[in-house]
Amino acid sequence: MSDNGSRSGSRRSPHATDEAGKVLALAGGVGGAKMAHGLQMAIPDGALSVVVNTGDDFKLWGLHISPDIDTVTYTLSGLASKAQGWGLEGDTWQGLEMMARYGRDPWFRLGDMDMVTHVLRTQMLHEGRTLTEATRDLAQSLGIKSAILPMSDQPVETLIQTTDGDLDFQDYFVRRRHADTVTGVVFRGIDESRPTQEVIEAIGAATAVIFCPSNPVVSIGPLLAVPGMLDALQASAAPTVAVSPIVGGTALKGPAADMLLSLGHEVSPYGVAAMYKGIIDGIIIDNLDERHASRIRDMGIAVEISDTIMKSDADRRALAETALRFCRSLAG
Ligand code: FO1
Repeated sequence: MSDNGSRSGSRRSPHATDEAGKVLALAGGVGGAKMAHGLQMAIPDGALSVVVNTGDDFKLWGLHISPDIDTVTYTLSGLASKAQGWGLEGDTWQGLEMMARYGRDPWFRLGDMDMVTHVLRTQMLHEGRTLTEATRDLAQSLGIKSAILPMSDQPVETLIQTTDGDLDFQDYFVRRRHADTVTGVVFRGIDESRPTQEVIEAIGAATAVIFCPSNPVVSIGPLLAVPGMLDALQASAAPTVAVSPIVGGTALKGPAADMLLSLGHEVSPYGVAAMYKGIIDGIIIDNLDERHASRIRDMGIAVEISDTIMKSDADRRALAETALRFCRSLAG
């Protein structure tokens, strides 16, 4: 249960931001999912669309795994593991133990309940349904009113170039615990990919666009690299605001800070804003990073300074309301 007393966290106070219109969030990973959850709590049911990175998708034991889509789905349904942020709360690991008995390396921890999601997704894809359709089917079964939209229905695979050679994303991220120094990132298949019709329509309908505090290189990066995505975003009149995933010189979760550094970006909200220059109108930075505000404003990007660390559902919702207010101020 979320701490506002509703399972999906969608119950709203009367003064919630009804005037927000249609909100579009770009997300990948745990930080992105938390922010999307905050937005879902802050606006009316059905007003949120979340475009999700699929560059982390991969095949394991014949199953199609979409980690970021599942993290968003489980988080928006209130079912996500509180400790991990990914996977399901209360899941068990007997399937993995059986994999090990069959001599398979259980390096990627698929829980017993989580495994069912991958079985059903894989079945739907084999039946010829698109990833968008499979995602909608699963999300609706869990009672989610927001639209969870894969960035593309064509496969895109993030490849991490390191000083130790090229690695598939989950090999780098999970098996090798993102310990390698990243020298480059390639999105295999990106040239053949395109945004889905659902994504294009959601961008067109949006009155606010939020870049969630996700890794700018491997979570938001693939989304923006899908041919046509940037054009659609830039054609939108909606104010576009990012939330910096870098706080106090580090990333709250994952390898974003090390990755920015090794790829030559400044590890600060300024570095993040510079990566999004020309795409965003404003950025929310943490109170800890106030000193970066004037340099960011000098780039022509508006700055809002706020608490950005999301420890509770109330924090998620408060950050979402800050982002929506910021968008309204930029539109006005
Ligand atoms: N992350 C880990 O660090 N270790 C895991 O074993 C792991 C398993 C896993 C299973 C299902 C799922 O949906 C996500 C899982 N994740 C795991 C998270 C995932 O690797 C990352 O969150 C993303 O790919 C990066 O955004």
